[in-house]
Amino acid sequence: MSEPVTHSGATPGVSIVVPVRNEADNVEPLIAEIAAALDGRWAYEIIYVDDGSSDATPQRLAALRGRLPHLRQVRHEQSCGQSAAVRSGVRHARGAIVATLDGDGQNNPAFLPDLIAAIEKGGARVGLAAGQRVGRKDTGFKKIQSRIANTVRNGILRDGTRDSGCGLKAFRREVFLALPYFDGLHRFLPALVRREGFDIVYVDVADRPRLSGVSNYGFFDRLWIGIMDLAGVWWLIRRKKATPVVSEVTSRD
Ligand SMILES: Nc1nc2c(ncn2[C@@H]2O[C@H](COP(=O)(O)OP(=O)(O)O)[C@@H](O)[C@H]2O)c(=O)[nH]1
Ligand SMILES: [Mg+2]
Repeated sequence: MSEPVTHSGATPGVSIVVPVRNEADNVEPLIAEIAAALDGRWAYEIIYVDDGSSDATPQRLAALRGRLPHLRQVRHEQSCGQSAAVRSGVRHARGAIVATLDGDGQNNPAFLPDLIAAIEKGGARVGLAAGQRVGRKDTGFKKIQSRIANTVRNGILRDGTRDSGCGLKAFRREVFLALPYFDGLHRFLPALVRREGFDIVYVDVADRPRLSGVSNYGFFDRLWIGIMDLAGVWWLIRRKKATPVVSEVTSRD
């Protein structure tokens, strides 16, 4: 793995946030791929958020930190879920632009540059660059679940998004932190970012199979929680008025 351009002293422009729970064997290969995608292009840091893993994930991260000064490790004492992990990572991020990806290897870091560049080019208007998976590498059953969930979600929320559950995303840190928080939020970012009045840029990304380990979610997690979250996001959108354009008035006339 080559050394990064930035070191802990310089403030990175970009933070890569990776939520993980029990992904020990996937840590090192994924970090090598992130470095290969970003080295020489951006001053960046990588923040792994270990959500109460019970395997060797924390030890693997600690060992790598010795060699990679741009790698940071944030730990939840107990597992609080993927959304909470992403949020903790974004809160710790020093970059104004944050990009996220899953820690199991299903998201190829080679797509990070396109997502980051889309946010840089988009300026204030664009709130989110969202990966859209093509050629899903999940089981047939999970692909069907995902297709139904995406169709129902898009039908109800009208967020114009084909695939809102892809872990590959980039956004401005301040935009993400202004969103209403709930467990499950990471699957609804397009709708929530549109709700704030921002545009979304889509980037097609090739999906991959998990490098190793097992999925953290079962069928019922996705179904019941998905229905509840959909109702919640629908309500949030219904209860939104215009986004205020705020400025402080300092002149006396
Ligand atoms: N922090 C945290 N990460 C999680 C949790 N569940 C899943 N993840 C991570 O989120 C990513 C996607 O989860 P995964 O289990 O692969 O879900 P799937 O691809 O939808 O089957 C992986 O990097 C997981 O390690 C969790 O409860 N907490
Ligand atoms: Mg996965």
